[in-house]
Amino acid sequence: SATHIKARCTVYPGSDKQRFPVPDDKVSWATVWPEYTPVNYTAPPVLNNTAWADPDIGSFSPRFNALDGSVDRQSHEGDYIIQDGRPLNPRGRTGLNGRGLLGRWGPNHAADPIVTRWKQDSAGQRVSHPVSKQPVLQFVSIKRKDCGEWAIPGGMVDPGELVSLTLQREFSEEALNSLQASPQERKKIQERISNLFSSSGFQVYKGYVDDPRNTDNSWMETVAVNFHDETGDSVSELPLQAGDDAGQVSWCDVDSSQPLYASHSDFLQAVAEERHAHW
Ligand code: RP5
Ligand code: MG
Ligand code: MG
Repeated sequence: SATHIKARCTVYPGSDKQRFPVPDDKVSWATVWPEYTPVNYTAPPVLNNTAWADPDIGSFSPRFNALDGSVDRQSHEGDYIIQDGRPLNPRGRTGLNGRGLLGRWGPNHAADPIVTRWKQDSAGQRVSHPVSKQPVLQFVSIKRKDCGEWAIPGGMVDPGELVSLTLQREFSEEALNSLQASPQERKKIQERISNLFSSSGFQVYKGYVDDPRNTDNSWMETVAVNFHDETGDSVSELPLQAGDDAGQVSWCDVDSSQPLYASHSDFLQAVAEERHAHW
């Protein structure tokens, strides 16, 4: 597994906190580094929230590396180390401890729905890339409100929620704006996407996400699943409308040159390879 990069970004998102600089050769916890003095930061909304965030360590000793009631504290990366009562990021140092913007100590589980179709020209013919000569895929991408970066419309798995439901729910909320829809409209959205999402999809990735919000003690993990509209007459027909964390939504070409949030580009590369598409 490659070293994390975005989890070492200089300024912690949504704050003015500067991470303690961690060079590549000091990322691993196995490398002894007595000079390491990370900044401690947990965002006020996390400290003040009891609905989706854990309490602070001290009064709170959750069951790490286990299913803790309905909260899954198991990592896709295997058992993580607990040091002084705090979980350690499985990819190593980030220059910041505490939870930052993340609610859970240890893994924070998300799901990423990658909805794709083949790019077509105005005559309905598949478009191949002039250089690679391979057909071009498009995926439903959202522009995140928090950082302005383009991303997969993913989101957090609610406690006890099945990942298959999270995938469908987050896609509906962020790319179809289901939260603002009337109950009747929501039912229509549900009906129209249920076919595509009822297929098991192709699981592209499961594990650690190199997310800029990660800390030494809290990190994002995801299950990324590709739902492909082969004929272009399923989800492709739906009107996209940005909602919730999304400021914009659009079909975007799957291409290695498109910068994306966190490690989302790695997931799209895997989709392109699986479908023999341009990358
Ligand atoms: C990323 O954060 C995941 O890959 C997922 O796309 C996203 C989930 O967080 P929110 O969109 O709920 O902020 O690490
Ligand atoms: Mg969301
Ligand atoms: Mg989201």
